[in-house]
Amino acid sequence: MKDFQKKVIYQLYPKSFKDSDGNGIGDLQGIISKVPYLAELGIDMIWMNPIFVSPQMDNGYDITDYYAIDPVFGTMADFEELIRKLKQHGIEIMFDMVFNHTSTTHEWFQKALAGDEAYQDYYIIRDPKEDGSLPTNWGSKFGGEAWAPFGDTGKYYLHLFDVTQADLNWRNPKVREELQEVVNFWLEKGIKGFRFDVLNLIGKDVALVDSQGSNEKSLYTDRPIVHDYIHELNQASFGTLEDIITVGEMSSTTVENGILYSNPDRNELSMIFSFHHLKVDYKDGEKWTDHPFDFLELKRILNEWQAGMSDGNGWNALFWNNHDQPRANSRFGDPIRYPFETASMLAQTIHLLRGTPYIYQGEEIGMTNPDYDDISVYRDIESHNAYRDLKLAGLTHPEAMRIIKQKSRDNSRTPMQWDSSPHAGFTTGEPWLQVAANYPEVNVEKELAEGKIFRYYQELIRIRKEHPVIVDGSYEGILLDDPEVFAYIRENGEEKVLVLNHFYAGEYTISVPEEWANKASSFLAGNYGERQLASSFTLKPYETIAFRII
Ligand code: TEU
Repeated sequence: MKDFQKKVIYQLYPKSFKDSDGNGIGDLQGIISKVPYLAELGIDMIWMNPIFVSPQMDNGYDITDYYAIDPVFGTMADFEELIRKLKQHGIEIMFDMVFNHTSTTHEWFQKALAGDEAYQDYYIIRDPKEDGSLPTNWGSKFGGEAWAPFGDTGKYYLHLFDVTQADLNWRNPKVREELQEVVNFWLEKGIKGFRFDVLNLIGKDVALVDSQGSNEKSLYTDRPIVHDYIHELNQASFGTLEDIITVGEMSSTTVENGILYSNPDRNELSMIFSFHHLKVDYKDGEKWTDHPFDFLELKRILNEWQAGMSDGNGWNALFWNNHDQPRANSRFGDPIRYPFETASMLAQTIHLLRGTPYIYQGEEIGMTNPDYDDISVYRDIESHNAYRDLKLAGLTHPEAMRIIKQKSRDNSRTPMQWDSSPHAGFTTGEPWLQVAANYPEVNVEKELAEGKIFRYYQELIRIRKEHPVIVDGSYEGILLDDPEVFAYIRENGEEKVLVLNHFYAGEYTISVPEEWANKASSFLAGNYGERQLASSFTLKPYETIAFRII
């Protein structure tokens, strides 16, 4: 068992966590003031979204300077203070490294634009096709084309994301060295973890070709050379140290590649994020649709990843929420009628799986999607592009808003709800993004005084530390065809744990396979109090139960 496998990571979205100076944007001093809160939860590490100098066109995923903290968040001294304060509570920091692209305001891009050929080779710049059309027919992940004119050269640069996020050319060894240096710089500052943004997109072919039909992503995703680049980065930086945790954000990857990225023998990464389980409410693979989630498909995917990664000795990052996803309780549960039951069931489902759990800020108090009615309240560039495209496709304003409300990335980016004072105690000024209207009912102060969700998270973290089976046990999915319950067994030589998670609001009677039902057992955790294992029993709305089989 590796040390990192025992840890629980808390994702903190700095812009929306806590503002200390009243400018409406969260900052490092704000985070420092909340270190005791993080310590009380019991987490081991915080992953912070990018806080580097950036024009913030994509909330910091468009970096101008990898070596400097954006003044909007504070200073290097603030950052060092944060490291020290967290350390006093045994909490480490994971930084977010955006290495697939830089902002077009980055010095490298600016030099390239000014005609410096050495820097032009830092990016992916191509001539148009002979007929004058774009180098390839690829689309940007944020809508529109993936190519934009490179100054007045007549050439184009690739941007898989926003037009201000230019893709780096990893084929150029100089680029790879620069990025290795960035990692080493932050390692020296005391950073103990790295989350690498869209890391499986870094390997582009020399000859980029048009997509045919639906194969576009495969032309730049998980290309075999990505593994070489990651291995090289590992060996040139964090791989030489024992205690560093790394996680690659992997867009549309496969179990097979997931194993290659995270199997320790390969010296690439500690673990990966994969997203297939969060696309089960897409219609025909399209995100911007209004579609109920497919529970059997969700189970199939979780099961496939758990079993597959386990067989290949890979390691999963376990999560429902992040800054790009709508809130899972709004998406897969009923946070209005069953706020505690939904939140605790979803939490237990993933915390007891095989992998490293991530808690996204606000999840531990049951924060929900904000349900804004007005498109102008949204801040995310992707949501605005999607709204425009939905309207162009002929949807009415209410139809388009129905989809935006469910799918926008701003759903998870709303300010942290600390108390019932104005703007939920997040800021004394005007927040950069409106606080969700339910803050008088859903906030930290209230949750700590009378709620049960935060306590449930503490308990899940405690269970993980006390029962090695949660960390090193094998995974076996059971009741695979059951339409309402996601069930699995974790087992090592010493302990066995059976977990039942009911994803619906009614009561539901299940039959537990004889093999398990007849065994002596003890109650480990559940959101309706103690229960006895039996061959048949009725689960309550959003009930979750874990039994230790003796
Ligand atoms: O996201 C990568 C990514 O492809 C998605 O999660 C994306 O946001 C989603 O598919 C849109 O529907 C990462 C970051 O997490 C995200 O915040 C950045 O915007 C993106 O990379 C570009 O750096």
